[in-house]
Amino acid sequence: MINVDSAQDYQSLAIEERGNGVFVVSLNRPEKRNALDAATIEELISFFSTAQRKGVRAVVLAGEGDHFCAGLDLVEHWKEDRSPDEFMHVCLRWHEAFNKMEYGGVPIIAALKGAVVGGGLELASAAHVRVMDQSTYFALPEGQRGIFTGGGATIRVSDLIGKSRMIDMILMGRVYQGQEAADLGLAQYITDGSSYEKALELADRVAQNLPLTNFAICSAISHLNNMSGVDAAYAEAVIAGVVNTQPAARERLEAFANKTAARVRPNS
Ligand code: 1HE
Repeated sequence: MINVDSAQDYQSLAIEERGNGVFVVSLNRPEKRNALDAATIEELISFFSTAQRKGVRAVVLAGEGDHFCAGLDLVEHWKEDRSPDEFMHVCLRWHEAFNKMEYGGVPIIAALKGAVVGGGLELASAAHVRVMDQSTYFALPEGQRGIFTGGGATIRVSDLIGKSRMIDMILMGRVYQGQEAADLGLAQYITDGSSYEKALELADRVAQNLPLTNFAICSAISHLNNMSGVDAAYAEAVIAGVVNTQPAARERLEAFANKTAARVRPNS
């Protein structure tokens, strides 16, 4: 049993360990369509701040109920009647959570269904892999609500689909779904079955990679993308120096050399 904070410490999230280092982290306010209130963001920060050090091998990020996430808790925001600096600090906590996810080194596979909207899309964009199903739809309703993105959509959603499509999505309230959404890059996988089952299958697969290799993939690539080309190439060499000489890789390399390791073949 990996010693993450005990599941009872979480109210807005449901945490389930599946035995092979794979954890399912579910937004657990289905009655509010998993809208992100301040408490949920704090729980995401708690979990993802320590996941890598505590040996979590992969995470499936899911939502209870029919919808992945309805974005910012608009009712909380309306009731709190926040000042500009209060809301700036709300957004900084969102960035803390989402940066811990993107740069934390633990592979996160998002299982998307129903609404993935506003801050829900920002959350999904901080995962490393997104799986959608036929119920999944994506939107940025901020334009219609009289607000703006504050959880990184201008950066991460732009990265996924390009700046001009992101601008169109928020200006028009445009909804993407089905194959078109996957083709645009909002998800890497689309399934006719359950996105949750597919995400579990993918998480089980990545949990078999060496943790240091997954750390590099799920932390270094994002950092390298923030650097100039010449600095990124230099840093990539340093990271490869560490990862590609790890003792745990010797066995896998030996298996290849001895012709006992699986070869890369086209899908049948
Ligand atoms: C909510 C929220 C919410 C539902 N904040 N409470 N996000 C949006 O603009 C999306 C707003 N939500 C919706 O469009 C719909 O609720 C859904 C399409 C997601 C689901 O529809 P439906 O018919 O299944 O549910 P519902 O009847 O609309 O809502 C059920 C309950 O969830 C209801 O609460 P109740 O106490 O009256 O039962 C809703 O109030 C509640 N609920 N969505 C609070 N978002 C850092 S900046 C980020 C900016 C954004 O994220 S803007 C995008 C906001």
